[in-house]
Amino acid sequence: MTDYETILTEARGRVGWITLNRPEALNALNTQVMKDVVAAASAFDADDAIGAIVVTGSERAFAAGADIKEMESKTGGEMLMADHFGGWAQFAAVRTPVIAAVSGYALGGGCELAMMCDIILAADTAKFGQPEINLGVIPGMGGSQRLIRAVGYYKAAELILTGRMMDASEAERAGLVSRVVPAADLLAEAEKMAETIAAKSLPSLYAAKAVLDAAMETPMAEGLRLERHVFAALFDTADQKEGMAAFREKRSPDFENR
Ligand code: CO8
Repeated sequence: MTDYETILTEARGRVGWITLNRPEALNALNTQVMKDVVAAASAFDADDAIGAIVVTGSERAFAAGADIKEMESKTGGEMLMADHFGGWAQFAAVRTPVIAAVSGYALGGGCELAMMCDIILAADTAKFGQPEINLGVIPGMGGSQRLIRAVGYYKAAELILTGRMMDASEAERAGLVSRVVPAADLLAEAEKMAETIAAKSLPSLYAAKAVLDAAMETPMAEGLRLERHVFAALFDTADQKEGMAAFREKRSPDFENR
């Protein structure tokens, strides 16, 4: 596996792991982290032997935001030219399902990175927030748009305007987090969930992710039309025939990812 500067990667079974690894900065997301995460996620995405990706950090921090020290002296023009958002959009666009396994701080860009994933699994120590307002800026990696879709306008507005953090149970009640687990069990639970997903047929996973993504962006009628077409298209895959035959024959399916 390629060596990266700011992350650790590992393929275990059909699961690709990306671990943010800048402990000295609570995994603050600088330009190199973006490059490394995008490259690692793209490589896993291109590999048919991988059916799910987990992104995680350390016990203390998933990521405490974009790297403030790297950004502090930049001009508006330099920020535009750096196109940080464009880079992260490539990560959000991978077709393989991605789970964020969050322990400790997921703040600013860290919370936004978690929201670019498909599922957020949280340790009971997790803390989510968009504190950019305390720095004289606003969320810049999708937070203002994705948080509203996750928790609704009023809760997102309160979090973004006050900059306060919410704990894992509040984030779960708000619908940001799918499940909260004891911190000691986080990685094992993430692995179980990722293995469950990775055992499915890749074409149906890609299709499911595509229609889920569309639901965030399209009006209902258009989304329903897309869903019907994608549903029908899956009947041309071998895995649909295998999945339904296995059901009829009362056995587990043996998917070939085609
Ligand atoms: N950037 C750079 N360094 C950081 C960051 C960060 N976001 N967060 C923590 N660090 C560093 C600290 O400076 C410190 O380094 P040093 O030891 O050299 O002083 C080290 O990590 C440990 O941090 P603390 O000593 O502060 O640890 P505490 O336990 O006292 O506090 C907190 C933990 C509460 C998480 C605190 O570190 C904090 O408030 N961090 C900043 C959180 C924040 O404001 N995040 C939002 C950043 S802005 C953002 O994310 C915008 C996203 C859009 C960007 C678009 C493109 C770039």
